[in-house]
Amino acid sequence: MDERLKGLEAELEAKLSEVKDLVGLDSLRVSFLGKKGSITSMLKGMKDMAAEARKEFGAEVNKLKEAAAQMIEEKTEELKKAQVEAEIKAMPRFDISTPSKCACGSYHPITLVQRQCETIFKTMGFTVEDYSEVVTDYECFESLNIPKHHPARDMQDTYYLENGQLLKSQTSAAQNAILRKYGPGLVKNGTPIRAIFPGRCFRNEATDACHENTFFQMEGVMVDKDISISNLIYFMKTMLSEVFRKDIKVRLRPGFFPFVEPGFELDISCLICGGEGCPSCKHSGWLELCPCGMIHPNVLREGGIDPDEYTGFAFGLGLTRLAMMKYGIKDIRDLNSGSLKALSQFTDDE
Ligand code: FA5
Repeated sequence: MDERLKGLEAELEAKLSEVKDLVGLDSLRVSFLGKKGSITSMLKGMKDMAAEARKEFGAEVNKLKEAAAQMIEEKTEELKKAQVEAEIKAMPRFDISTPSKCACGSYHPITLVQRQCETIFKTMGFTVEDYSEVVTDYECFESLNIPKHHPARDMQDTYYLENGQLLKSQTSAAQNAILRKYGPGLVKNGTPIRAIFPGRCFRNEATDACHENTFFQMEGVMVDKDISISNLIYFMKTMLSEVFRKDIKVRLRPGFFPFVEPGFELDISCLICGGEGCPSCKHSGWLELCPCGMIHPNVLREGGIDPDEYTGFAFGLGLTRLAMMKYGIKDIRDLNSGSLKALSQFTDDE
């Protein structure tokens, strides 16, 4: 290699070993490889050389250029790494085992009643199922004996997606899937279907003290041979007495839902006003809490279960309203308010 080039290479190596930061390194790059840099200038002085010598020298300069660029690149990586390590070193240290000084979080009142209901039904042999919030028209309506244009759909206007799916307006939307999931076990081994499925529901409707557009329900189904209304009433009574642990007034009256026959409305005497009438119960003294009934033969058939052999009940508990009644919350909208002051005062009484 030409002596001048050898000298430049040695000079670059020496300066690279001294450079301490990326700014200094960039100045170094400019001074060697920039337009007026010492290596670039070598190329400029070649025009007066003989053709053969110029070719040889040009090749050597280009080789040095590449080697210099490579050395600078390696130094850049080295300095960047050192910079990150220095930043990590400078970060404040903390001990994750130190006890927290912040206030602890708490469960939402709806979560509390949901968990309580789950425990009650689990002890009675029910499984707890999870289900999607986005469902098809078939799941939410058609499989439940509610064909297109049925007037019962007017009671449950919801939010539709562009692809035709919808946000479920009722947890009953999972009934068909549950019947299909556990039906084969019932038929083959005689294992009754006993399942609850809590979930968030959505309805496009005006809100007031006892109506929200987003609320929670907990569906329950039981299917076996010889299931009757007596079984349904037993489970409803057990659930309510466990949740409230005190005498509460309920009433059962006929109710129409296309997926049950017969169908009932189970109302609870308003615990906010003691049945006198207030905004929480729309001044009626009663709050619709848990409609229920015997599963319609068409629904069983659609779920792959022979209605001549098996019967079952279903209920749709209004979990949000149950939380209102249990904790004396006057306005349902407080439950979705996100106000920690309001919501953190409730505790599990298990
Ligand atoms: C239903 O949703 C039926 N799927 C229930 C059912 C299941 C009947 C199985 C028979 C067999 P309904 O629309 O009435 O029914 O709602 C059930 C309960 O959910 C109501 O009693 C109430 O407690 C609660 N609920 C309904 N709409 C709202 C709302 N907008 N805000 C808060 N809670 C509501």
